[in-house]
Amino acid sequence: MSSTTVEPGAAGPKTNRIGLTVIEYKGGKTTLCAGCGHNAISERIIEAMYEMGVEPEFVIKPSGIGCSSKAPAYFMSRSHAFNAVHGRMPSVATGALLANRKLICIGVSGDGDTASIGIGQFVHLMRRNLPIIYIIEDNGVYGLTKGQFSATADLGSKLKSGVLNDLPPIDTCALAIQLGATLVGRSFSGDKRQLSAMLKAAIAHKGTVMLDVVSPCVTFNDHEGSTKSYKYVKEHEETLQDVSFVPHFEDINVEYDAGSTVDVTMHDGSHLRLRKLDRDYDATNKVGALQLLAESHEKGEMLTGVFYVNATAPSFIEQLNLSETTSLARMPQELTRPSRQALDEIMEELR
Ligand SMILES: Cc1ncc(C[n+]2csc(CCOP(=O)(O)OP(=O)(O)O)c2C)c(N)n1
Ligand code: SF4
Ligand SMILES: [Mg+2]
Repeated sequence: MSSTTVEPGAAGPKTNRIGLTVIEYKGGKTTLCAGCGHNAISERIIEAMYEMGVEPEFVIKPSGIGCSSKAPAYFMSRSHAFNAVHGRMPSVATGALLANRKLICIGVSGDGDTASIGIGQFVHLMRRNLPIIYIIEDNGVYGLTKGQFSATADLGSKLKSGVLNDLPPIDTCALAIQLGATLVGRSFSGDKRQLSAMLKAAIAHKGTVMLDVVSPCVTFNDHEGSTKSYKYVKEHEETLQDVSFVPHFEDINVEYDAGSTVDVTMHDGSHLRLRKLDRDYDATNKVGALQLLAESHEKGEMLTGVFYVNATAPSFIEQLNLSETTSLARMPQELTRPSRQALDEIMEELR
């Protein structure tokens, strides 16, 4: 645990509401390529956790396999981490959260980890409303294994070798909404303001958050013809709303025009504010969200923003009615394990 030494009388370093400096939310030095979108996402996670005053020791950051799945090593060293088998982060996250409901879980995955090998685990995670922040660091390729197309690559996108993708992409946001995730959006690693607001809302949300963050791979997918390059995203990004977030510990009387802004009160009393831009859009309407994504897909748009939010649906933990006072991880064996006698009776039945 690190604490910065301050000279007597000198102004101390800036701290958040739980007395920690931003340095205490940092991780190891990144080994990802310079300019990789995943590094920018780690920066936004560090800032969001610091600004929300989250206790690092109550955070778990599971991931799968890939450059994206290495990213948790580069933020929040004081938190718990687990690199699962490729595409199998959801089951590790589910186990951890059922064993200790007090944890804040930020699961980091890649588009390959999620939409290719991990799609089976992903769809079952999305239908449970487990309180997890699931981030896809989406570059459209398998970066770690040298740039093959993943299942989120757009139709017609070109590899460096000139090969064109002839399969339609899986829209992970549409899939997550349809299956039951309760806060779903898409952002861009280079959009600091929008991504920060969405991450803070994600921390306040009690349910499954699925954020697809387009995160260019500078080494294998940043060339002319790629639809996940920095240039392409900057030229084609269409922002759905102006996303802002007012945490519960700040003055919520910040002025806003109710005619142009949808205000969503989160579980902890924080506010997610979605100010309309060009479209009249209601992010609390699930059918409307699916229609929007289907239409935007037809038009070939790169739409970002909060597509769907339901801040009142019961989480998986609530539905299971787990003890609020003692987490499963801390219960004595007498309560969590069948007695010798009970096991003997079961064995007897099986004879
Ligand atoms: C079971 C298994 N199959 C295949 C691999 C090889 N592999 C490692 S990472 C990866 C894809 C990673 O792509 P993505 O999740 O998009 O992450 P990125 O590197 O692009 O951030 C693959 C296929 C593996 N490690 N384990
Ligand atoms: S290969 Fe691509 S995804 Fe992997 S670290 Fe480099 S830029 Fe990032
Ligand atoms: Mg990838």
